[in-house]
Amino acid sequence: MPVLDSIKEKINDSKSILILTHDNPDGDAIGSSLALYNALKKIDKKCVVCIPVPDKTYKFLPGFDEILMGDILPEAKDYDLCIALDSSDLNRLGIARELFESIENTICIDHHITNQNFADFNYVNAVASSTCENLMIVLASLDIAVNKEIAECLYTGILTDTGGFRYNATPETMEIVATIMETGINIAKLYRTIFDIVSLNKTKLIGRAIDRIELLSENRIAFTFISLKDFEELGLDESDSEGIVNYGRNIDSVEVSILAKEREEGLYKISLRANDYVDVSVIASKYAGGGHVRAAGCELNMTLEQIKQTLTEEIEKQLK
Ligand SMILES: [Mn+2]
Repeated sequence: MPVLDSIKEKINDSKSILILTHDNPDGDAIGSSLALYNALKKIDKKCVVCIPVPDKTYKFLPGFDEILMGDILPEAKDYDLCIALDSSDLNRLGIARELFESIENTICIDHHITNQNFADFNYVNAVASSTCENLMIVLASLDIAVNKEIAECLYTGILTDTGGFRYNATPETMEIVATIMETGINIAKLYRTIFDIVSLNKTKLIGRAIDRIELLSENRIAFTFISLKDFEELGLDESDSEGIVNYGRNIDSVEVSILAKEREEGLYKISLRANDYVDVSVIASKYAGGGHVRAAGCELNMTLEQIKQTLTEEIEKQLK
């Protein structure tokens, strides 16, 4: 039986469904979880979304307030089906891994090429921009029409995983987006809420990081840092530094941008971003980190001077 038919059968047969997604959930993780939640509610299924620490950026999404948050997980015996979204392997589920494994029936909907097919039924199309794009196909096979609530969640996932339709968006992505838009959602407002709105203190943090940018290796490397003191003084934490590394990357002469964020004294989380040709994932993996070719990260137990020197040397091996 085709996997979409098996998924449809499992969902229709189950009474109580638990929805899980990955640790440090992004817009696609939260968007797909809430899209599925709103869709299953529409067909009168009992379902719960469990995300221990959901990113508050997405608190405007329909259903966000009903997410089960915190370290106390629900009990496996209360569910006959668990659906994992946007997760390539069991470890990505974090503290909910055991819970997933304890539920009798499991489904995974994802778009990562590295997906391990860890559920009973896996719908994984790695050509899709996002899990939300794949979820749209699943919802169509379930004959669930997309309403405004579902559309806002799906649009959020596609918008964020494509970086505002810059990466991985295919003609199929845009066709799905067209269907989503037909519900009449306010895309300008969604875009502004997700990408533009920041607090005053985050604006000040951005300012501090920009102010410290140093250009190295004939202006092809941008280096900056954020200290623990910055986070403390502004009442912010590391999650508020999201996206700041891009200010260095956007400077006209720069190929690689480095942002060092102090985690504890002498320990820094490093974000690396490249523009055109440097493979930063190679550099990050050398220091037990990882990521993608143009976006990667690692941790370094060094002083800022040592970090600058070490990473500059590594990057220079690849500079043309
Ligand atoms: Mn995703």
